[in-house]
Amino acid sequence: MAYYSVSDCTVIELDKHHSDRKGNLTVVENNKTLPFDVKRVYYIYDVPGGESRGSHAHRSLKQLIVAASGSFRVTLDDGTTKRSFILNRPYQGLCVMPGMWRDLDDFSSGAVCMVLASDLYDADDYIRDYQEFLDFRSK
Ligand code: T46
Repeated sequence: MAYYSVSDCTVIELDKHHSDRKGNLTVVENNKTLPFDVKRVYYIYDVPGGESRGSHAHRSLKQLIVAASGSFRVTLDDGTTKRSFILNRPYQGLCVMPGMWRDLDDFSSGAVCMVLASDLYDADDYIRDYQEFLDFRSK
């Protein structure tokens, strides 16, 4: 079975509308910005210093991860290669393809991690055991 690799996961520059005196606005639209349609949005915030999130993979979910505020690091692992991204711009989003183990850490104070997801929440889509993830990747 063919899987995505970490090199298929890239930072996308989002539309940024600047107004000199009124700040910025960034937009994400289905069928235009992303290689998937958005069915769910969630956000992670108030992460205590030194804490990490993630430590799992998704079987089929695609996601765009945005640092809506502050900064954090996302490390992706396709079972062979790891790649880390520092997200710190609300007009950039990391597109995470299915089958990537992800760890999120190094959250700054006040960081907000906003995630746009291709599907509704499904606990069965998660792989939370690393050995199970490697087995999944080698099928
Ligand atoms: C991911 C990273 C970046 C729900 O009930 N509905 C939801 O849509 C989500 C995302 C979570 N939950 C519940 C499930 C758990 O009881 O919220 C709790 C915390 O979820 P989790 O431990 O999975 O949180 P993270 O931060 O480790 O992972 C989340 C996403 O689950 C995951 O898809 O890629 O953020």
